[in-house]
Amino acid sequence: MQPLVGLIMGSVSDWDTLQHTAETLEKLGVPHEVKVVSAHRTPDLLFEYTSEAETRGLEVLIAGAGGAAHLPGMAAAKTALPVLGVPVQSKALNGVDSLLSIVQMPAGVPVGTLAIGRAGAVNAALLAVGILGNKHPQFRKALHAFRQEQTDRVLERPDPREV
Ligand code: RP5
Repeated sequence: MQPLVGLIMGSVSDWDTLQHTAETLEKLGVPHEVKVVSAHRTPDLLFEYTSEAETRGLEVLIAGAGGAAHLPGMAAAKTALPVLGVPVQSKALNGVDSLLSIVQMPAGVPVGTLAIGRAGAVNAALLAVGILGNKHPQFRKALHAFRQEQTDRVLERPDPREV
């Protein structure tokens, strides 16, 4: 099946965080592609990738970046696909810079912004699966199963000393 989610990030150094997005998409059986596309270092590639994303059949973009994290916002400026932004935890400012760069979009160009780091990376994947589930029932089913498993894991071991 051709990729439905485009997972892009500003640098190979973002992979430590964004690998959790890819893992989660894999776990739920969602076809996706992964690519380094930098808003600052490869702006032309960013324009090309995002302007072709919809016609190539992608349905959701997930963009992760750190520091002056312009990638998700610029991606959203170039496509009408839903764009989910993952703030990568930066060394200098712990990811607060990334979060604020991604979340404070002007009205009219939204980026669905997730939490800083691994939690945001996992949740971006789950949110993408939720969006895809509106059109593809197999992904809605996979999401229900994931949630049920998560619930069962907590209920099966209520005593933290036994985990
Ligand atoms: C951003 O700058 C990237 O998203 C990355 O989080 C950060 C640092 O990039 P590198 O210097 O590690 O390539 O564009």
